Amino acid sequence: MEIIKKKKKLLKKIKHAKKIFIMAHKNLDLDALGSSIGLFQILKKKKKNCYIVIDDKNHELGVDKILKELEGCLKIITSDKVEHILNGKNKNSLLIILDTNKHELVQSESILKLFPEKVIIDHHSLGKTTIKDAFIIQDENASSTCEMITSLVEAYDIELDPYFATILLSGIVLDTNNFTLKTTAETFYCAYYLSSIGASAKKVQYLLKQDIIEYTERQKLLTRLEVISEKIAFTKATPYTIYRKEDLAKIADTLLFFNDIEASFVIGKIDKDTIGVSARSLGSFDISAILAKIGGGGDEVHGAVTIKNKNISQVEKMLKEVIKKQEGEK
Ligand SMILES: [Mn+2]
Repeated sequence: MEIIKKKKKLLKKIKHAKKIFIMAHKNLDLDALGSSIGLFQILKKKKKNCYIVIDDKNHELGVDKILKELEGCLKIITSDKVEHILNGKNKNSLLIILDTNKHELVQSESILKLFPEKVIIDHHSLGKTTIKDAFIIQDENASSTCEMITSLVEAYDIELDPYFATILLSGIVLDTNNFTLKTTAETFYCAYYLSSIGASAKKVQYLLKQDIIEYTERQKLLTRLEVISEKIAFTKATPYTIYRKEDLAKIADTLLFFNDIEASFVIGKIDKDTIGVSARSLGSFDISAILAKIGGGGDEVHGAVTIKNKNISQVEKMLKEVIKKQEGEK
């Protein structure tokens, strides 16, 4: 495990720093927030002065619940406060970036330049826009950033309150879609470890409760399903509903659960003039190769594209042509 291999170096950086700032990706989810809070607890136990940077104005349900429950217990700041807190002493400060490694995805891109010392802890693949000049702890075998932080809690022998164990577990449950995706022995071990220190599965279920209207909108996408070559699930939304990118991704995940399906593509509007595509594969289709042809990115098993100034049918046509070609080359 990457994080265990690098735990000493990381601890050295933590010990060196007078002020530590934690920042995850935009549109916080339970993995981003859970790992931020888990790390915050580790740093607190190490008697560090630390802050969590959050600029998001709106939060998804589970994130909102946690932030309300922990009001006053975390030092949450917006990015415009960072410079003032640093007070010109950038040298012995540290920025730790969680659950993303891309500069355009972090809560605040503009604070990156304030920190000569940066650490990234993430389970996503690296890419062209990966933040340079950071100490990178990246592990694509990890199910989630919460899994990585849990390993760290154990490795540093941190005493964790059951509530925080629950939050870390909720991040793992979210990113593995209830232990069905990207789950390894290590994931189960982390879940076991968190349960043994008091994490509550019931509370995780409460945090993951969904909004019934959003759920219904997502299910509508499944009713428009089409299966290509008996193994590619393809679905597109109507132009009347705007989806969040994460919702398209969730549908793409779900489609892989069905018999014989090896890849999935989901198309929908993500704002009034932007179309989003989310794709998943079990490994026999190279998603990044397919999506690269229409301007997208990702890795072998998942990826996404956003396309402006085209409608859903145009994107559908483009995508189907690329898939057909790829199929022909097999
Ligand atoms: Mn994650």
